[in-house]
Amino acid sequence: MGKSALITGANGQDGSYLAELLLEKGYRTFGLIRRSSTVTTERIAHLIGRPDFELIAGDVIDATGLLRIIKRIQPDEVYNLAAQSNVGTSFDTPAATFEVNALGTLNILEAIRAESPGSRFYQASTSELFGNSPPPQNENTPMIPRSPYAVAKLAAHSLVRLYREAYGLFACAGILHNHESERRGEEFVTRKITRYVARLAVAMENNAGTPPRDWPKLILGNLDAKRDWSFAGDVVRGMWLMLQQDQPGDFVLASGESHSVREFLEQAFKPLGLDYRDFVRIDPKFFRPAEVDYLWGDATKAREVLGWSPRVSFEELVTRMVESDVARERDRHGLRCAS
Ligand code: GDR
Repeated sequence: MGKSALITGANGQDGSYLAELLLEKGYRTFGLIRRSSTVTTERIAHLIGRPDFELIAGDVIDATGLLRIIKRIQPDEVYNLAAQSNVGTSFDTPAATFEVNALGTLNILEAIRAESPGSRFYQASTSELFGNSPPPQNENTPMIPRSPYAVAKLAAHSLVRLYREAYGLFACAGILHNHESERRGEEFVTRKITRYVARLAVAMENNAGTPPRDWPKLILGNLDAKRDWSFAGDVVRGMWLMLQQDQPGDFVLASGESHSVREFLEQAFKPLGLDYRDFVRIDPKFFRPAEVDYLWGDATKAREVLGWSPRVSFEELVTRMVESDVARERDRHGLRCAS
């Protein structure tokens, strides 16, 4: 019998890459997603219908529903990727963010403890836990969160350690620095930039190679924030590796390189041969009440214990995202012209 796994938030960026990885490894894979009247399964559309992949409607804030699901499927591994993952939004919806990110994690841990204590558990912790603790950040760096999102994630992170120590659960937390891909949500800064660049690139293809007159600006916030960006497809390998060890533990996953939002812009605009400064306008509405200034991860423990290292570089990541958005934009444009 092969292994089984439950992924909460299976329709998110990370959930979709993880589901692909687990299916490739022969897992019977269950994806928990919230019921919705609109389509939210685009990222996993290619997996739906496989006999080894099952979607379950549920919500991490519904404790009794979780108990029932965990009792029924008795998964070998549970990956908790469900979250309100937008840091900026968490300042506007702190209570809802806390409920999903902290209480949701507690509900899953309780369901495992009660119904399936042999299940191994992975928690999506985050480099946002570090706040402004000086880089490079590793597992021993002080955690001083600077957003409702990160405070909730710190509560969840602490619960993971508690359930490991108090109840002996095999519970791990991956302290992940930023990770991106062509499947990244459009409200995050990287994808916001690559979509803009792609639209501009396709508009130029149809305008003798120059930007159309009065082309709208890209409105952004703080360009000086530094982040350690890696490829989402690389980090899901790390998540899986954490649950294959003899002992549970916490691990930082990061590229080991830090770049500012400004540098991301420069890299994304490079193929157009244009200066991003001519296209970007700063609007304070995108500044956060408290910002995390400088994230740069030290993934030595993951490298040494898990044998994990990222395969896609920063430059490759930006190129990959821009090219994917250009292809989508060409399709969209083609369809528009044909209709
Ligand atoms: P982050 O990602 O907050 O690091 O959290 P995000 O892409 O939202 O912001 C990165 C940095 O860019 C600055 N910024 C903007 N951000 C957004 N979203 N929109 C803008 O217009 C904009 N302009 C500048 C931000 O201020 C910030 O400094 C991500 C999420 O995936 C979390 O869930 C995860 O835990 C961490 O990464 C690791």
